Amino acid sequence: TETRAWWASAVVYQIYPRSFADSDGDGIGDLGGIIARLDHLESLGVDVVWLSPVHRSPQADNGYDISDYCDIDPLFGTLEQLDELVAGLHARGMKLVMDLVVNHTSDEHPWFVESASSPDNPKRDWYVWRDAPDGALPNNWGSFFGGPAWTVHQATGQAYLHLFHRKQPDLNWENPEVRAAVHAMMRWWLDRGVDGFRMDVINFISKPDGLPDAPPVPGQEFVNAFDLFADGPRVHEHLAEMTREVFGGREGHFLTVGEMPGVTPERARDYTDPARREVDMVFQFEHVTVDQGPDDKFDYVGLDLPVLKRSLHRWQDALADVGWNSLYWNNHDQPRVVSRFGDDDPAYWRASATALATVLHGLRGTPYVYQGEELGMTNYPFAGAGEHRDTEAVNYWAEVVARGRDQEAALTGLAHISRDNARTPVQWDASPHAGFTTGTPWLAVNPNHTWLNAAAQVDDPASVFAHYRRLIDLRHRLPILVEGDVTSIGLDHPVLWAYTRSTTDERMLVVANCGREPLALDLPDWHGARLLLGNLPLNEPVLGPATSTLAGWEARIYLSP
Ligand code: ISL
Repeated sequence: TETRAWWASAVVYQIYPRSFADSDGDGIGDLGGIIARLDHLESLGVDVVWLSPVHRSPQADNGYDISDYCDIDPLFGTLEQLDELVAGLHARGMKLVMDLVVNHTSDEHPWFVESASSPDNPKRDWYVWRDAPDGALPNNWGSFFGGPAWTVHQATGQAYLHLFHRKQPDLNWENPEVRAAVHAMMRWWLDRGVDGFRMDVINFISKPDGLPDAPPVPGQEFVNAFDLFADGPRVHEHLAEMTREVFGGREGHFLTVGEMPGVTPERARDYTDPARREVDMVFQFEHVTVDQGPDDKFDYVGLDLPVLKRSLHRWQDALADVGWNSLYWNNHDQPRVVSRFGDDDPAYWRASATALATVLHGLRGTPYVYQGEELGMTNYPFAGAGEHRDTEAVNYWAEVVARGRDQEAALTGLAHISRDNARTPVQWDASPHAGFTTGTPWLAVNPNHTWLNAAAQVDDPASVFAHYRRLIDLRHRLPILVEGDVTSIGLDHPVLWAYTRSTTDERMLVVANCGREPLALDLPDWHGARLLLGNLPLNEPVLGPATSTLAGWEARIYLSP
């Protein structure tokens, strides 16, 4: 039988440094703040920290626009502090995974500055430049952040491609010098002691030959050309080459996770097939789009639970034999799960946060916890468009206004889906800025920090934090959580989420009532099963034989007798 890689039983914690903890009073989180909070991570019990970008950056997209891959932005601290963070994590038995943003750089990266300087510059071909006669753009692709994916550079008359912000020009991965430069940079980080990479939009790096137009969409000048550049023609080749060049046979020591918007389960199987040596796991997006309608990202339609269950279980099934899933509810681009798929009414907040944690952590894959999720942090009560800070939200609102679209619907969509929901400061305590900073926070602290904060939870065995700690501990202790096959039960049920895990000698049952009303539970096969973990004080220790009732948002994990 195969031996699982170390990361199969690991839990990863994501830090978005700008919003985690501020040590110097400038209102922006930094490395000093993280170093001072390592006890929090150790007490939670996570194995790995994934750190969103701290590299030098003009911050057009909060650090996902990097101008120097081998230095730390002064906003966040110094390379010495990064070393200190690595050492501090290693001393506590934790690892550090860096963000790798190499689909694009900042337009202020010296590579792009050179590339833009003239059509004959040796680095011209490091980016994607095309003629733009009389300003006519090379194709109809739209940027993720609104407007065209091309900007005409006045000095040379050519346009450069940027799938995201105009300050995030796409690198040309067709050029072997670009690939070699990225590999060298990655080796430099490994030499510094980091333990892997989370690879930003890594399935966008291989653009289709000829950069063809996307099929036109009526009423849209620029089209999301997703289907053309996601999982492009040479992406598998590039990833396999990266593994060879960077990890050189030592890949098993590290963790690589590729962020892959639009990836299908079938393709994810290929990306994560260990025999292909591309990436260990991917971040897929299917389950975090189930509440979005066809119009655009902010077309909020609400949750239909069976759709969410079917999606996650389809992924469980697809990667059951080959490949590996990552499991996440949240990251810095997603609204807070307790508000999104749970119930953030104070009466149900704690139960729903812990129920959702239970169903996710019971699945097969590597769980990711996004900062504040372990406290049950909620969406921010946005009262108007002026409160959004994210470039995506700001541009979207400008477009809604310019085109005279439905403002009421747009505000609802922004409030539910905006990335700013994830980016409000971590709530450490009940003090005025939640213990995040002594200065003025760059983004408003959620007013509910007066009762929802770490200080109120870490020593309370009934807290959301304590429940996450127990789930993480279970994953470390029970091989069935790592290995066990997953079988869903009643996927069409509107509020019950149930599935089993099984190995040759053990069976586990995970059940959750994803609603406020009590729910009768009758699973005859499981009568006599022993409660392993529950999220409410009143969980029944043994299931059945009489019909059992799950309270609103109650979740339980049972082991078979
Ligand atoms: O939130 C999104 C825009 O609608 C997502 O599509 C997001 O842009 C996509 O998941 C890629 O995200 C990553 O790359 C972006 C960066 O803005 C995100 O923060 C990052 O996670 C560009 O680097």
